[in-house]
Amino acid sequence: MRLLSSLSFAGVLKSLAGALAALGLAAAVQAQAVKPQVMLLATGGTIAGAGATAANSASYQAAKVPVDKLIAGVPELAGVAQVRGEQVFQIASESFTNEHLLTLGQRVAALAVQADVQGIVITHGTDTLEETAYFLHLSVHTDKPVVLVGSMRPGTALSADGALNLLNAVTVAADASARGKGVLVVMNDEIHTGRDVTKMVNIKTEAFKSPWGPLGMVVEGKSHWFRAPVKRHTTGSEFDITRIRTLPRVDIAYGHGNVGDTAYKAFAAAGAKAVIHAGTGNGSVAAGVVPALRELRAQGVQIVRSARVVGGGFVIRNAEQPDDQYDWVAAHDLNPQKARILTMLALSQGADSKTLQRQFMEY
Ligand code: DAS
Repeated sequence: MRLLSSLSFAGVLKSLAGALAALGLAAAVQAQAVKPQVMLLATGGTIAGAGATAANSASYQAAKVPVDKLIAGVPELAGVAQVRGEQVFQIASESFTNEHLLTLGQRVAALAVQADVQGIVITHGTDTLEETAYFLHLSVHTDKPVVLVGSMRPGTALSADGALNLLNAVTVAADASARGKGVLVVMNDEIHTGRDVTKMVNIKTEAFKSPWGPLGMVVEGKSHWFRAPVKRHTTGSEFDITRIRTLPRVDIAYGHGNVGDTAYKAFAAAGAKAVIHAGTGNGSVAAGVVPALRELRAQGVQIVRSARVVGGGFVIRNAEQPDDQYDWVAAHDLNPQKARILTMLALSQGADSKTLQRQFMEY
């Protein structure tokens, strides 16, 4: 009798253990099921790069590692969100074209309206990351977090920064507190607005800066906010990626000592609808270049005065150059590459110089 009772007791224990294990599994599945759903769109760059040895932190091939390997390389992602990957491109970002911007923007906009997407992360090369971030910030109408992330070292290097950058980016994209803050850039523990952030250094992990400071930090799985954007973006923007099929050609000409007007004329001859002047100081234009810019303006080309030195200041209208008289546009605090993005979107909607100037003050 005693044997029988001990056998049935063992049997009861066994089935209880089985039930608990099943419950545990169910709880784990349930826990994962309630985690935010984050889409990871991979485009290439160093974060997908590979070097020959662990000592190669600066010389390597970008855009080699596919999105599923990026996700598998950071198992901690599963603790933050349900992450699904999509390989949109596999390129170094210096090779981004307007078509890449439009394709990526339309994909982000399509995913953003899906109920099974709470946030979007885009892995991207660092060279033009700031341009893509601003483009999406201006043209994707969603308040869901859209976060761009890259790395300064390939995953094969000692002290690679990509894995933690990616975990931090997914953390922010999965965080409801990131909603409504526009397109964000997460690099080196910092959270930046896609509008302000720019790449300041070519070979340090602390490469990205915002002239007016980051919005916050993400540390050990938590987002900490200290500022919020004040300029128009995403759902408050008059630019809508779902209604844009092409972007006009807009080029940037660099100002410097002994500069001539050749570049400006060549860009216009090549079909540029606007030329961004990356001027010295306050976006100043050399006396010898003014006649050519006035002629281009008379031909219908928009002239936008940005500056080499806008980090932490802004181009003032009607200072050395009579912008009202010349009908030129002042880029305010936007650097030349950001000014180009805004100008392309504005001209894609037929903006005249007065509208364009308003938009530089509002976005
Ligand atoms: N060539 C750079 C790019 O793809 C590599 C990087 O820094 O991401 O932008």
